[in-house]
Amino acid sequence: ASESATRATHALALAPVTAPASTVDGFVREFLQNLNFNRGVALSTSSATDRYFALAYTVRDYLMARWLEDLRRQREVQAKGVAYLSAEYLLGRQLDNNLLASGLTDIASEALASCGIDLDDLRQQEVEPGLGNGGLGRLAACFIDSLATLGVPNTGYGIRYEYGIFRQTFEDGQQVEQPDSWLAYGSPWEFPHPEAAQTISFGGHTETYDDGGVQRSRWVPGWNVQAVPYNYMVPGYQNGRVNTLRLWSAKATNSFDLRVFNSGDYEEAVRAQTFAENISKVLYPEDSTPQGKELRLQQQYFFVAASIKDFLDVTLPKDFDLTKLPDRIIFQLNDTHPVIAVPELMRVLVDEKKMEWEDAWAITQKCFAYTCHTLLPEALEVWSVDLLGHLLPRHLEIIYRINDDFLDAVRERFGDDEMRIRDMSIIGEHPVRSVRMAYLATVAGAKVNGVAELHSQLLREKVLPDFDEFFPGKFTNVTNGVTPRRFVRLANPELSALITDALGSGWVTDLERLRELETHAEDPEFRARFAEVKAANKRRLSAVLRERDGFEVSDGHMLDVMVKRLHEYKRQMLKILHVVTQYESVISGRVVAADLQPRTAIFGAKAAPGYAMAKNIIHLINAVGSVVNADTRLEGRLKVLFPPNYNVTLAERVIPAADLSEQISLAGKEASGTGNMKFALNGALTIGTDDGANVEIRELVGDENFFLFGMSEPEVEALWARGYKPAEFYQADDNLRRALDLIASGAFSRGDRSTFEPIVSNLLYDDRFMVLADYSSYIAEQVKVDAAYADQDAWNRSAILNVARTGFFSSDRSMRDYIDRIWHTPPSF
Ligand code: CR1
Repeated sequence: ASESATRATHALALAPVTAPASTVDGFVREFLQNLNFNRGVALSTSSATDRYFALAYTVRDYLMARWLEDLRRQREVQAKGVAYLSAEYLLGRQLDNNLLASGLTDIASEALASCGIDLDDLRQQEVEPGLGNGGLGRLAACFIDSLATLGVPNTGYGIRYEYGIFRQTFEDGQQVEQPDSWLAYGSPWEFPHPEAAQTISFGGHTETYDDGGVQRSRWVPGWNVQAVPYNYMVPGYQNGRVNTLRLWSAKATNSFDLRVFNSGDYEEAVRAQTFAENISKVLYPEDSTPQGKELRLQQQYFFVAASIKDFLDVTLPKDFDLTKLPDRIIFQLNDTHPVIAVPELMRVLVDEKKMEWEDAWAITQKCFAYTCHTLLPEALEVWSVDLLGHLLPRHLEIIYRINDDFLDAVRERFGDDEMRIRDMSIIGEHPVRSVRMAYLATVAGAKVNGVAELHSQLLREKVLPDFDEFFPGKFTNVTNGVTPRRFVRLANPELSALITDALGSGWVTDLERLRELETHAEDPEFRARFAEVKAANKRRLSAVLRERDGFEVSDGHMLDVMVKRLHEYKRQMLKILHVVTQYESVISGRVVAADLQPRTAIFGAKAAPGYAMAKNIIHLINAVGSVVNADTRLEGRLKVLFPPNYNVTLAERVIPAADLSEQISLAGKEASGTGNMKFALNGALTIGTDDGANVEIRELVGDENFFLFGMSEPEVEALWARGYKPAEFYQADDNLRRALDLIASGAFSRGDRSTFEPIVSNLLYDDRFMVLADYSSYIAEQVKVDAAYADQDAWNRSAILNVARTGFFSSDRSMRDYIDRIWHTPPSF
């Protein structure tokens, strides 16, 4: 046996995996082989799905040699790497990205054409893996793209949800959620490894025992599931590097009970299986607010426990000295969802590897760093002690011990200031005893970062001030970024060609080079070409919306776009109030339609299924849209389009076509935003508040190229302190009064005054996000937008300057910042 093993190793060394020839003929051959031998069909009888799969397999084959080589090198070199722990990865379609990364787009296109196939038709076959809700999940996808492009060894760890973010449809203008069965036909991009499954335990109890004279604790779990890894390639941009995204899928330990099955109780026989496999069944359709569900905690523990095991038992060499762990890995906690990894690593080190508590804690504190993505207090996850203790009893003990030690240290520093101790305790007492995950992450993490300058500042000053004082130097900022590969190069091929024409192709991996466009902004011919690109992108969007939703985008309209999750703090309400205000001004005869700057407001937004007010607002937007779009008094100069099911694929079409980017959250609420960056990079001008990364965008592009409105964060605070009475703003502004009255009158609900009453009364008497307070300033700024848009040449100049000055927002830069300030990983190996 050992002889044949030696022969096999030999064979491997002799025949390393090689990529197929990078020629059109080579590609055709490989494609047809995949079609015949992997799909089992002939070209003549193949379906579009078959062809898409065969194409995907072919692209994969080209990347495979690089991937295996990178995995080999990583095992050999054992350099410090990054494990990104994230409950969400909002990947978007893979085919185009992987074609681009491997430099195969032209070859593939030609090869397919020679088989009578249009590459674009096959692109449309792919169902995007929507394994995330919004910005947080998309950020994770941008980050792993950048790490691969920078050549930094990285494994992304997460969950392979069987159902991703729900598919949104509208019925009578109201959101209806459909399951997203993205795996219905399977995914050609994943590599399952059931043989490498990890066993993950839950429940049970803890006990102490005598370990050769030492009293130790251990966990006696009650039940377990298998975590099966599915590997995905994460190719760098044309650099021959391929990292790995490893997503875990839950599988029952014993598929079903044959004895019970044979006795005829079929349901009972599969009950345990259903129960276990529910863990990776669906993504929680939440954004910014946690749902205190046991299943969610199960998901969180499931994927981080599997990932830690994977790293310690599989990635590390057998004899690895665990005291050196911080030299080998940093686990980046993407928000609080993976924070249960902290007590899990402690449990493994102390209970399983028999380390002293203090040694284990010293290691743990160097192996984690935490990114906070929110400021909304209700979005800071907490788990009740009851639930946590029931699901993970040993982890709760460990958390208590961490907290005791921490509070002792706090007492030593600040004295017996019981108020402060209570405020800083990882265990909160009200309304029920629970574990504050953000505090646990802050205590354990080597670094804690916010995601934009303003957010990081508010995090330190308002959310965790005691912690900032206690841990000097722990807090830092890393402003978010977006990958220029997907969001400029792929999403906006025409702009990319124009930029490459002016600057050469280096900008795709060195986005600051866009600066060189500044001089081109002064060239009338360049501006004309830029305008032509925008017009072409609008035509392309128009074709997509016609095909997808039967919408018509009118020529000559300013495209005014607000796409993001539906949340009151983001204030889609303010945007729709602007539309209603314009509409009302025409139908009441105060403004003649001919004087309106033609505009189409485009919305894209999903609401969490349980978030009633968000769903009401979706309903209102659709209702306003139906009335406004049909009213001939507007002479077609004001339109509202709300394509359902906004996702990454649609974002890639909408953003390049936009003229105006709506970033209008209440100051102090949007941690960063990343859509704002994508729009600016694609040459849209922003109307925005002084919030999140808007602040940095405006600083970079200049006041004259940005439409700022609304209260600043300190002004918001001051208004709260004075006592905010929204009805006073309603009384004081005629336009606002008319707009709200029109909604209340039933004008958008066939005369039914009750339909939108909850929205109107919420605004008048509560208005947590100060829509009414910022309304006047928003409307006034929109008037300036109209005036500016009337001068197309000047507008284009501003738009070009937006592109030129926002290279900072590449996620490559974000990754370099993480490396310099947090990870201290070598940039390459
Ligand atoms: C924030 O709301 C930010 C992304 C990525 C979101 C958004 O402003 O751009 O994170 N937060 O950092 C979030 O989803 C759970 O919290």
